Amino acid sequence: MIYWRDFLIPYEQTVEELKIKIKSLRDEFRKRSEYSPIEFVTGREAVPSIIEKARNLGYSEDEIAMRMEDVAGIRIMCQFEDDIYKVIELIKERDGIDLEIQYEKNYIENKKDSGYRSYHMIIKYPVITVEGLSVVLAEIQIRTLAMNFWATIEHSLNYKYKSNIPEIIAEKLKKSAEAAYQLDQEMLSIRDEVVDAQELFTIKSNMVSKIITYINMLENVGENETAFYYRKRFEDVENIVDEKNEGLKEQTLKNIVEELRVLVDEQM
Ligand code: 0O2
Ligand code: 0O2
Repeated sequence: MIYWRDFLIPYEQTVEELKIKIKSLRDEFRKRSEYSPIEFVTGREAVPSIIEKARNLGYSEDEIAMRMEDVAGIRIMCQFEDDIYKVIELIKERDGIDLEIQYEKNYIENKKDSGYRSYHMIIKYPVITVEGLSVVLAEIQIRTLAMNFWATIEHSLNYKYKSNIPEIIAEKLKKSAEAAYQLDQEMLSIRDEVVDAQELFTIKSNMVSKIITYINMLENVGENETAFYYRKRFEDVENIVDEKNEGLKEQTLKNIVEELRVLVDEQM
């Protein structure tokens, strides 16, 4: 008899910790105003399927822990196929530090018969609970948004048809998997354009958030007139809508950030 609630605790914690670690990498890229190869991260809700698989195979707790790699899992979604390999490198840099890579499955180069594409990394992850240290197996799935779109839909159909998808639907799914793959290839050809645009957007949004923070800091120390002056200047810049003046707008925002940084430093 397996006490699932207790058994799953280290796995659930592993998912939470891995999600935080990967999201932190993404947030760090954004704070540095750099393009992030990580778009978003989700935890996999595989509990019902794990319980069913373990029951079908008649596994004991020890056997599940040793043989089932996907009790704990996260998914990392990337915008472009190239990003997947950057994420793999980021994970490999952690190998032997806070996780241990066991093996990898490249379902991008070797797509599954269903049409499924993703990159899987099976890791060992040390997790500390009130019971002490456990080392658990976890699966990290890395895929593009297009691969995720396809896998999500195929997964629902698989669930509906209990893995016996009618041939006609299976064929359509295979075709749409190829269409998703072509979409990824097309997107790769405009990757640099998209990355530039997103970096510009991140730089601007970081400047805006710095300006707001600095103005609030000045207000908190009673420098209301100065704060008002910069609030007004910031509003005037934001009201520039002419595309030809984008360069001027960016430079003015940079100047405001720099001036405010000096003023705030003087106050602290
Ligand atoms: P942020 O910082 O905006 O990414 P959770 O416990 O909520 O972190 P869970 O339950 O495993 O994770 O997955 P959930 O809630 O479905 O999604 C996790 C994060 O991925 C959420 O953001 C979602 O907004 C984001 N997300 C889900 N689907 C998409 C999508 O199709 N596109 C994009 N861009 N993001 C998506 P966070 O972590 O709350 O905040
Ligand atoms: P869920 O609900 O997403 O967790 P096995 O784990 O033994 O069934 P295998 O081939 O040893 O299969 O492991 P693999 O290939 O690493 O697959 C495990 C997970 O990858 C699956 O978990 C899915 O999340 C995903 N996956 C693999 N193949 C497909 C596919 O054809 N379509 C979709 N949509 N996802 C796939 P679960 O537990 O099956 O599902």
